[in-house]
Amino acid sequence: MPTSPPPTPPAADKRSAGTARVLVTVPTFNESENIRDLVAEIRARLPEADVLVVDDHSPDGTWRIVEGLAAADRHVHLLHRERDKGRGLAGRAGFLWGLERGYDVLFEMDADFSHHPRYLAPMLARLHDASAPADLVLGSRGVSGGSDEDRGALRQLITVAANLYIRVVLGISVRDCNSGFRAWRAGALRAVAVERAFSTGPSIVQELLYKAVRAKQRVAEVGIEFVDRKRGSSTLNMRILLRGYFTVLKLRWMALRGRL
Ligand SMILES: Nc1nc2c(ncn2[C@@H]2O[C@H](COP(=O)(O)OP(=O)(O)OP(=O)(O)O)[C@@H](O)[C@H]2O)c(=O)[nH]1
Ligand SMILES: [Mg+2]
Repeated sequence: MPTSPPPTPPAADKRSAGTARVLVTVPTFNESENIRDLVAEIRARLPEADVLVVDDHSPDGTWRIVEGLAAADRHVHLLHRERDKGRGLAGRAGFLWGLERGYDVLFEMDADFSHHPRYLAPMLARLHDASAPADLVLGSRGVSGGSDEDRGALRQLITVAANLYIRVVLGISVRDCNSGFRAWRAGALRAVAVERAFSTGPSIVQELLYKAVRAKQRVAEVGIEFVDRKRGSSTLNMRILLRGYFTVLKLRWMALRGRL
């Protein structure tokens, strides 16, 4: 587990949208049906950005596909993790990879097209909006322009209830606390000490958001139309969901005890 913070490159975070070095990180597990199209779409929508796929040795060979894409395009990179599988650990590893290489802005997004690459440019612009700059921008279902109508009523209800629960327990006003589509300034990832994130699974999304709010990072939300995955299968299950709810309580408890 990495413990030392990544180095701070000089003048990082001061660059504008036009000059910032941007990395789009994508954690993957068994996304062979999506990854080729997703990487192509990211490259088309944000040609100046690099893409890092963080794959946990997917049995379906997602990493092999990305190896091929990386060999053909210097903007595409693969972080092939063969130990400690987990959405949270993969997310953290991707951020650290980018911080170590001096990127100014680091995106995270899912590989299943629930987070469409067409929102990358507006999210980047929002991060650098001169009238109200942000440190962290969320692709959000809960603000104007955002929606979650493609999924079944039960999934929508779970999302609404989870947001309510998180907002109340953690005392934050963010509308879409569960969105894993985010643009971070490098400085915001350092402010939350991302190398010390403890969530091994998807609750890293709530953990880092809470830590960002507590570290007084400016959080903004850009509306996205969230669509259900059409190819491949979800890794979400009841155990992961319940574990996420528990982690939220743990975060609050740690904060109250001054241990966060
Ligand atoms: N590297 C890595 N990526 C993972 C792991 N689990 C999930 N992912 C990726 O994390 C992203 C989100 O996972 P999903 O399975 O879509 O979970 P979800 O979006 O919460 O659930 P759905 O709404 O049902 O799609 C996807 O890009 C997955 O491929 C993991 O253990 N390791
Ligand atoms: Mg998904």
